[in-house]
Amino acid sequence: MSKTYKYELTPLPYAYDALEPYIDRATMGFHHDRHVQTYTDNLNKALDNVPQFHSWSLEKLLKHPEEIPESVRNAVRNNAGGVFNHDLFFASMRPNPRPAPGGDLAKAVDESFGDFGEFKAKFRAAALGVFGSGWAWFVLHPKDGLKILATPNQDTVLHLGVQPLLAVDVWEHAYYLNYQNRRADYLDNWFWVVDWEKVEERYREFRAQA
Ligand code: MN3
Repeated sequence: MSKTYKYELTPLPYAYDALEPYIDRATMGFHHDRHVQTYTDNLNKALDNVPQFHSWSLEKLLKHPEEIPESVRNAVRNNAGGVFNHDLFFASMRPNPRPAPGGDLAKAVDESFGDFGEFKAKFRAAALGVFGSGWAWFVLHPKDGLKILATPNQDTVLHLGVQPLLAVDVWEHAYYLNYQNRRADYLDNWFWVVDWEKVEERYREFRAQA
């Protein structure tokens, strides 16, 4: 998933209607082809005139915003976040997934949250609690283990020193066509298409690095 300038839209890893009825084709089309394309184009525009950052990965840009010149810092942060968050979001869903994590991650979820149901309730509450636009995150903290976080706008969690395992987009553009203002219904349905095997893979990878 490591990308550098000049950024290109990551193709959707499944068909536009693959996640119906939970996420409809029209939402998927606008969300991926229009919204994420715009973040991609605007990130390239922000970086066009700062060639010293063209070799930086997306992750490095997001981990070290203080090193980016003020004239482009906000544009880079917002649009690099837009690209990173959506790549993670789209790559974390699939049709007919296993409905819950297994293996070491299942065990760690039980230890950290009580059980998977408790985890889901807390994650849902965090996502519902985002005021306006933003994201809810399931992350691995190097010392504190599994955590649930929320960020506004297109902010990521990379500058917080945690590893993202899963993220859900709660901007209205992620659900408004199908769910209008019913964010809770969107979230309840989104859980049916979370690719827990991918989340487990990330968990194993990050633990091996730690
Ligand atoms: Mn979005």
